[in-house]
Amino acid sequence: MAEFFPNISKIPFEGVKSTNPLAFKYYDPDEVVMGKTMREQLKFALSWWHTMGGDGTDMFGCGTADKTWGESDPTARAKAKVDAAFEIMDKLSIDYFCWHDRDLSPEYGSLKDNNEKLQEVVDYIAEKMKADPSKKLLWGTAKCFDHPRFMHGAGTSPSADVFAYSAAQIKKAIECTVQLGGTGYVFWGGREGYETLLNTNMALEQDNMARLLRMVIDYGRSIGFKGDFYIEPKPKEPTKHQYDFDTATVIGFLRKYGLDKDIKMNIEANHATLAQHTFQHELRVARDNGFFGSIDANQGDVLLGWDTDQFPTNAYDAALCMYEVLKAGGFTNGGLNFDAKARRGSFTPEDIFLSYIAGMDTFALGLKIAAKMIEDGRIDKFVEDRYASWSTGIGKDIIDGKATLADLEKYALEKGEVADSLGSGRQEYLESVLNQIMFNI
Ligand code: XUL
Ligand code: CO
Repeated sequence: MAEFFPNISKIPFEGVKSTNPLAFKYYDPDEVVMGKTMREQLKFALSWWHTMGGDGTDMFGCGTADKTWGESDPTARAKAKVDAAFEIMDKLSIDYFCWHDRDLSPEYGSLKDNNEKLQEVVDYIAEKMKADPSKKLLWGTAKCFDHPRFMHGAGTSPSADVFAYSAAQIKKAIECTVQLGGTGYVFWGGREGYETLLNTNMALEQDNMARLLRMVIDYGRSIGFKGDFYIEPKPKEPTKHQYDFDTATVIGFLRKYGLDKDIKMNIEANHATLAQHTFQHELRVARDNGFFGSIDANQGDVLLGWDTDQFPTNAYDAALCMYEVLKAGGFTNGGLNFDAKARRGSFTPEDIFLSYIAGMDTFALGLKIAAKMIEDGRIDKFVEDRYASWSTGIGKDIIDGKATLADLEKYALEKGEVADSLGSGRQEYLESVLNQIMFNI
């Protein structure tokens, strides 16, 4: 089989002193951090759409990177993509991958043709996974937002025929996920939202979305899918308003429709910031409510208001992310999928490796910092002490349900003005502690 990157060998771990661009400085797959190897803690995944298909096309210009993989025939190209993806994963020590059905195999016309051609590629991947069981499917999903038929949405389309088509497409995607032993299945509501309420029956659209989710979950379980279903929140883009706005909104939706025991979250950093939240906020909401599942690792640009899907290089954000992951008990079925693309100007084959190395090293650094935050204990202890008034006296009575409104009135009248249990929030101090932990140089 042809080698796609003959000039690049397996990326070694060389440590922080290394200046070799094609080496990891922080990501040592075998290093143990908080009881598990980095490989197990971080569970990095390659995103098929950006890495194997994204050629840098944007609204203002055509692609800059060659992602044809030397083939012009669509089926031959789809298989070459598989070979190239496995080579990239191998050379970067990445164990997982994620796909949309149409990233694996494009649209051919009829659903029947699409399914047959997709099956051919999935069988091909299955063979490669048999030969190399270290490569695993983190999650699969269906691209129900690209083709013109999805212009008004898929599960929330005003057309019942589009709903049926989407259901059929998703049925095949979950079957492929099961065939490849996937531990997750993602729903990102690509065009599940609206442009104007003047033409939208929002209540019906959301009811229908819930109907579709229920069908997929029941079908998936019936064919032996044991992994997690995830919703990936995003507030806008491509539609003006996406129904899966953020984690809190999705949790409300899932609870309303009785789907909250069936679905967790796939949190994407750039989607969090589009919703005017921090990445850590979204992870915290998921963790606190028992919905933490998986992560799409990337970052936006503070000066741009859209989903730039950049490779994550912000170690501060990665540290706070990994702090939430460790506090959630680590990944089970989920992992860190690089839903990220090299910039349009970073168009060479080497840039694929350099951008993954940047992202993986950032998260390795984030993991190490997060572990140090927990081991150091000052931040956790501060938070614990800040809420000390809830573990004794009146606070404990409130939590235990023993205090009535009248009891609290009596207490407040007797106590007088509150002063002694009000301490400083010490934000600046805590931020400096984090800096000290991060830059212990
Ligand atoms: C789009 C996005 C998707 C999902 C999978 O913003 O993040 O690629 O991750 O459909
Ligand atoms: Co994503």
